[in-house]
Amino acid sequence: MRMTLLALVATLSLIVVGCGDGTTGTAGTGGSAGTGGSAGMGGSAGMGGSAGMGGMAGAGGMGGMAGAGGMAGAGGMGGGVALLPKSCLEIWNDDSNSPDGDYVIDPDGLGGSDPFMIPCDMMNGGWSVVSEETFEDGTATGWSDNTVDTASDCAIPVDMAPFGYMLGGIDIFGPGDVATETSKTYDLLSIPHAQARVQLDYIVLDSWDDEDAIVTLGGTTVYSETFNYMSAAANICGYMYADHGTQPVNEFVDHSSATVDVEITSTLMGDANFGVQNVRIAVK
Ligand SMILES: [Ca+2]
Ligand SMILES: [Ca+2]
Repeated sequence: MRMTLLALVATLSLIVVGCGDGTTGTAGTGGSAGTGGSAGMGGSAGMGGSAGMGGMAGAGGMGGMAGAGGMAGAGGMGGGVALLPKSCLEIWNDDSNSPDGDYVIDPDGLGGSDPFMIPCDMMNGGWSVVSEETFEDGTATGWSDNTVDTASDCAIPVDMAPFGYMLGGIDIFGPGDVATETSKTYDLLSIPHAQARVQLDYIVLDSWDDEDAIVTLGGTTVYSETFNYMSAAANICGYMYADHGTQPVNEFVDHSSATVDVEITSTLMGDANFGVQNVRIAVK
């Protein structure tokens, strides 16, 4: 009789302990393991919820919480990415009153390359600006000749010089100088487009004798102007000859391929120079 009571107490104790284990999820204490099993069922319910969403459902492993995670995923992060414009032109086409500024675009659509921010020239009809170079920091990269004038009286002192730092310049670009021309190939960032544009300041210095300043874009000559130092107003800097100075170039061509070449050159035969500032490349 006493043994039986002790056995009963022991059995009850086991049951109590078993139930406790089940609640905390600890495994292997007799019948209470069944409770643990049902907790697992809760987990599978969570997976069911995530299954509805497809994508980010991987959180399912966490059990019931996964259901909530799946719902959050349903919020449509994926949908938002899919709606990103592929170019500034696409934004401009949707709203031609969009202001100039930086916009996030995703040229290859959902997946693939990540979206990125780019300056959009909206005032001129939705150009995606893929590159802007001023050479103000005294360096240039990617040109066939990257020499920047940081020494002549055209370039320094920086705050007082007539032009400031420029790609090329006095004793750098011209016959007998460091280079007679410079060129660069621009990656157009996979942006779908039908036209490419170049804007730059061509700096005409010293004794040009009816010789031409030339810019080519995508193999097409888009700018060709003849200069003679005797028609220039004044000697600005460099050698003693009068200088025509800054000549703005703003041209575009039909273009659709992935890269575009820009070449800045001249027909100079004698001792004159040129430089370049404010190069801006855009597509639409
Ligand atoms: Ca993409
Ligand atoms: Ca001069």
